[in-house]
Order: sequence, then structure tokens, then C-alpha cells
Amino acid sequence: MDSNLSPSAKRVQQAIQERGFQCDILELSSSTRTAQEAADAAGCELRQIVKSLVFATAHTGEPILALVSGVNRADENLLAEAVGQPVVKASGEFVREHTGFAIGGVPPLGHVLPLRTYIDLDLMNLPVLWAAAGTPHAIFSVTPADLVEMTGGTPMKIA
Ligand code: 5CA
Repeated sequence: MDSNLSPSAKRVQQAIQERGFQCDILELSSSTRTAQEAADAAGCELRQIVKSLVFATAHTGEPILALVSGVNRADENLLAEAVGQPVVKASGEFVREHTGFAIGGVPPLGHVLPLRTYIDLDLMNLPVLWAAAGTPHAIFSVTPADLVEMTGGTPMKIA
């Protein structure tokens, strides 16, 4: 384990390792807060960035995680169909409470409790992806297949 990582990035590294994967987390001085900044920092295309977007179910207030390509917008109607009730974009406070991370660094796994997760199909045919690793300065690369396995997410048309 890289002991120079910040505590939030370490939690992500731990979660990745607990699922039997080995990913190197890059903690950078440059910002990776937005998808475009993350793409610039990784030297990849915007579509290879995994946005980890949190929604709340309208009736039951359950957190839902949508992993969406950097070039796409999550379609709340498609998400609602999958979930079985309407969903609304979560507030920063809700995101922090249910993931343990602040907006701009929310990772696809390693949350307070595992979140029901859906994965944008457009991510699935790319060779490699980059996702946030717990802070607005940390990212890691992962293949689509490994992302599915480590998050337990369902690949689906959600954008
Ligand atoms: N680190 C980058 C690239 S991986 C990142 O986290 N990008 S992101 O797109 O997944 O996270 C930023 C997202 O947080 C935005 O797309 C937006 O959906 C959400 N967001 C930004 N500000 C707020 C806010 N005030 N309340 C709720 N959600 C917000």
C-alpha cells in the first residue's frame, strides 16, 4: 500500500485490494475535480473518465450510484425505470453521508455502505477507464470488466 496517499485515497485503495484487484492510485498536484480536469491529468479522452454520480430514490431516499462516461449525462428517466421509482440528483450533503466522500472525489467503490450501482454502457467498449479515487486530486485506471466486478454494478443504458 502506498503510505503517501491521503486517508480518503487510501480507503479507496483498500476497497480495491479487498476485492482482489491491484490498481495504482495517482495522487496529483493538479486538480481532477471535474471530468475534463481528470482527463487532462490522466492524458486520456474525456469519454474514458468515469463520473460517479449519486442519485436518491424519490420515495425511499435510497442512494443510487450511476457510473457515467465523461462525455455523457445520466438520464434520470432510464435510471428511474431501472430502479422502479423516480430518482433525483443528490445534494452534496447526501453524497457525503452515503458515500463518505465529498463531491469531486467520489469514487466508484469504497463507500460507507455498498451502493446499488449502474454502469453506462458507453464505458464498456473502451480499453481502459479512469475514475476518481476519493479526493479531487486522485484517480486510478481500471478496465471496464474490472470496474463491473469491483463495484458489482449493472451495465445498462443509463445515458
Ligand atoms: N473527479 C471527477 C472526475 S472522476 C469527478 O468526480 N467528476 S464527477 O462528474 O463524477 O463529479 C462531479 C459531479 O458532482 C458533477 O457532475 C455533478 O453531478 C455533481 N455535483 C457538483 N456539484 C454538486 C452539488 N452542489 N450538489 C450535488 N451534486 C453536485
